[in-house]
Amino acid sequence: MSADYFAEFAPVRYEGADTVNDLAYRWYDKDRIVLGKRMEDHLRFAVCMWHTFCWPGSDVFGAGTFSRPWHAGANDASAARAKREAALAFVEKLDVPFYCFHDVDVMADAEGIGAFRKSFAEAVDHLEALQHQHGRKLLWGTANLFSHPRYMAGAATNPDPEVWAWAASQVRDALEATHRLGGANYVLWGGREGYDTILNTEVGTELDNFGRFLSLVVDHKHRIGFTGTILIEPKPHEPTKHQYDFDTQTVYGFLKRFGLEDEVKVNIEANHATLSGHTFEHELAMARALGIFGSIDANRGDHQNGWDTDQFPNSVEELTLAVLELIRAGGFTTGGFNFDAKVRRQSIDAVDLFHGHIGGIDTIAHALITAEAIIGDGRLDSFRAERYADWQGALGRSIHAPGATLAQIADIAIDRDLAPVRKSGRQEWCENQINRF
Ligand code: XUL
Ligand code: CO
Repeated sequence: MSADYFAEFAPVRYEGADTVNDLAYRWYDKDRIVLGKRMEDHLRFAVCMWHTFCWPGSDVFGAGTFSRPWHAGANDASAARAKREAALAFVEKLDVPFYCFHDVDVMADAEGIGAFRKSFAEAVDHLEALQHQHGRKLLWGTANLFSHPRYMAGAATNPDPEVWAWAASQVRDALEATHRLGGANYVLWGGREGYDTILNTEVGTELDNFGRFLSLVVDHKHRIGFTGTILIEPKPHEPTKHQYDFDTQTVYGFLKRFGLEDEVKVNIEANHATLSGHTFEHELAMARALGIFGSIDANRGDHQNGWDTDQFPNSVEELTLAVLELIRAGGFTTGGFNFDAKVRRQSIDAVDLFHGHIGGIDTIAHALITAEAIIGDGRLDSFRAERYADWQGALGRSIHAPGATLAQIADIAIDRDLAPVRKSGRQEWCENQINRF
């Protein structure tokens, strides 16, 4: 099996906006300083294993279309090895620093808990060597607790504690592997942690078991000395009808309930935000406000379809709003932009993987440069600050003074006969500020 699937491609480099080379960056100039930091350090791009190397291009109506060499037969040890080699070689050719994986993405198929653990351990040994060989790092690892039939009714929220315990084994191994590989974060996406019908579901029991799981994952992180961030990835539905990690605010309530709000942050995915009826920038702003912003899964949905299409981002305008929120949140610490995005099923060639990633990377880099200009101009931020400035004044301070009561503040309004003057929110002006750049 060819280990050199991308042999014909030269490394992708920055050539500037006027280049005619489709396989070059027009905006992503990794060493360019933007807002005091190198672009590469701002954006911390990662390639995901699952869509880019594991998914064969199948959909619910049809078989895989991609014919990658490692998809020719069973996902055995040699196929899994070829897939890992191709993946790390691709990340190096794109010249981005990171990749991400689920346990099952990187290993040969194995049934039975002993065989499963052995197969994953072999994969991790190989990944450690490949990371070194290609000079790439792990943004995050995770365990797939949703594809195997055992997880049809959830993992940590399964009615059967034996399934919960199986999931514990996978997460222990994936967390320890992430630690060993120097991963910056560990992600938990509750793929089937939810339900399809309330008729057969005790939501109270399921939430208790889910909280117990997360608490023990955090405990294990500390036991093994992993200093990366644990991230929950919210999504409202798909595959289950109701998912417990609906959106950022819901996750925050869950973390509070189990006392984990200082331990766990969120990994916000653009297409999950839109599925939950929010915008991408809403979810980012909410995570910042609640102090749980962690990382981003970059992609986009389709404005007409109501499902998770996981397309590569391609709108500088939409991404500018997201990057503005990222900068307001202080930028990434352990997080990054992971492309949880897939080329379309008809994009069957190796070159299509380059087009998808290069387009996404350039879109986000361009958005960063646009956000820098908006921040440099400063008028939008000044207007926002001015709208809330009275909270620094006497009345604002009295409202927050320790011991103040509702009745006292109400009496201030009555005694002073307050008649607030309405001020324009200037939405159209704000929108015009964005479009100017
Ligand atoms: C599914 C999804 C996952 C997570 C990792 O919608 O986003 O790929 O990112 O499990
Ligand atoms: Co995701």
